[in-house]
Amino acid sequence: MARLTILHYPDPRLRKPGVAVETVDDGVRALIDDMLETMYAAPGIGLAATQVNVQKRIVVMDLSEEKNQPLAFINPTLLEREGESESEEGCLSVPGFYETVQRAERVRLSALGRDGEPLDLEATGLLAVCIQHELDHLNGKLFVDYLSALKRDRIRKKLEKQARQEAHTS
Ligand code: QAP
Ligand code: CO
Repeated sequence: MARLTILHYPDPRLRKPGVAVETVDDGVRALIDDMLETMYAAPGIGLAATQVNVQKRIVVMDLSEEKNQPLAFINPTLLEREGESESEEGCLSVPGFYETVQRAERVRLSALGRDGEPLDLEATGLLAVCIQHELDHLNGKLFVDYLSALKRDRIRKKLEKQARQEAHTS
């Protein structure tokens, strides 16, 4: 297991779409384990392969209090979305910023699991938000894209400044 580097907005690599996984093999499972380790260490509740500079359609999440219910979705697609709901979102690639985003209230997800088994599940609440947020990453989309240009630019400038300062102090 290894911890991977999480890309920060506005890194252009966050805009690259992921490619579908053809075979769920040990390499894919090793990547999933590294993504989970990286997410738990952050700590976060969801992470997409895009965020660790891997252009594959894989996301991981764990919404449990005890951090003992890892979920992995390979080649996820939304079959249905219904209703509307607003909630506060953050992102490991946009550290320190939280804003309200509108999403579907209920979604139906189809994907492959860690062992390549087909999954079909319905989600509401935080899980539905997390699924939509992470699937966006696989298409190069970030939650800041739903904000006004003014808010997005403010976040971008602050993170650019932080990145410059970190480059100096390392
Ligand atoms: C996506 O987000 C998400 O700014 C996962 O300083 C967000 O794990 C799903 C985090 C909202 C559902 C609702 C963010 C950690 C973690 C930060 C995360 C930070 C440290 C975000
Ligand atoms: Co995110």
